[in-house]
Amino acid sequence: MALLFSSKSDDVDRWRDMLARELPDLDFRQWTPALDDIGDPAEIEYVLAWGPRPGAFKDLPNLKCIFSLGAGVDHLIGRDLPAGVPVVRLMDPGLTRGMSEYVLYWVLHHHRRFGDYAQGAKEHCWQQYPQADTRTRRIGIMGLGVLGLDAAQKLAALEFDVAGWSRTPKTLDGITPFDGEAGLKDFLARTEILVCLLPLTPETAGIINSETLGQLPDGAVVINAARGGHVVDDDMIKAIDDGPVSAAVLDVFHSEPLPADHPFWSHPKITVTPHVASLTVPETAALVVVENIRRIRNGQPPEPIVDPDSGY
Ligand code: NDP
Ligand code: OXD
Repeated sequence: MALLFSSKSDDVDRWRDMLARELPDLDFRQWTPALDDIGDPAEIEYVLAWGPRPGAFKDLPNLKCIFSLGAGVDHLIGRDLPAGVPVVRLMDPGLTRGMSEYVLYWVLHHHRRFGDYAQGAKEHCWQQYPQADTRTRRIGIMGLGVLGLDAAQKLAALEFDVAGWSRTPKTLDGITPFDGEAGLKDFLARTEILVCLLPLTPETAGIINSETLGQLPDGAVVINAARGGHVVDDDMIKAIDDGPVSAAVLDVFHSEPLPADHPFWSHPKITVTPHVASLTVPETAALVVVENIRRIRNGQPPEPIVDPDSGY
């Protein structure tokens, strides 16, 4: 039995080593345009991939599961997926920890005005600002899934006033819940620091646009660590230049790497990070994939399986 591996990063050796250590009988086959010979397709039971080329899953008659190399599956959905084969997204505690670090770092950065202090230091300017209180800082997390909920809970532990927005209603300790289209306006109206941790689906594409940005209070900060497709780029720039948004931290983009001439790079109020909010680390993520392969071998379903209707 074999696993077909396709990644955009240079992490193939680490994945091969981890999987060989945990599942020595699994034949690891790398799959790139340059390494197109996958051997006997009938031996392939698993695919572990990020952004495989369209049509890549055809002619794998014994495929049992497609594992995403990330928490998101937008790079797989819509790519001629074989019917009946589960798509499993990555739910790795290491990935979750990394994302919450990113969110907390940037929320605290803006909450405590560390950007202004850094600028002041460059200018040798001794300027103190009033100390902000977490209890009166309203944070809004779009997406209360594995990543959004962890970040929300960690922010709530610092006593931030945290709200979350999800597709389905929720009851959560210490987090004010909003849901659906009906809840979006009120959620945005109370959000001073907006964090997007939604999956990219037909429903969420372009959700950060002039209309939604315009519903944020004056001076709001936007942190997008989900997907570039959530943001209408021109609307983001306009909302910063004309208000109400005061700054944005963007980790993900329509086109990656972000083209060198994209206006986000040089905008003084936008911080660009190169899709590193949380990286998939083979040493933790492989253990999750291994556990799922063991489950499949024992006749149990892997988890979490993507719902083809909702796309996440
Ligand atoms: P989950 O599937 O666990 O959570 C998704 C959340 O979004 C759920 O709360 C869901 O609502 C909500 N949601 C989905 N559709 C809508 C909608 N139409 N309206 C309102 N809420 C909606 O995803 P994860 O938390 O694991 O990951 C989120 C995303 O983060 C990934 O899809 C990926 O794109 C991104 N990501 C980015 C990384 C980076 O480095 N930049 C790293 C890892 C992930 P409900 O609870 O009701 O179902
Ligand atoms: C992911 C990502 O989806 O890294 O895991 O973006």
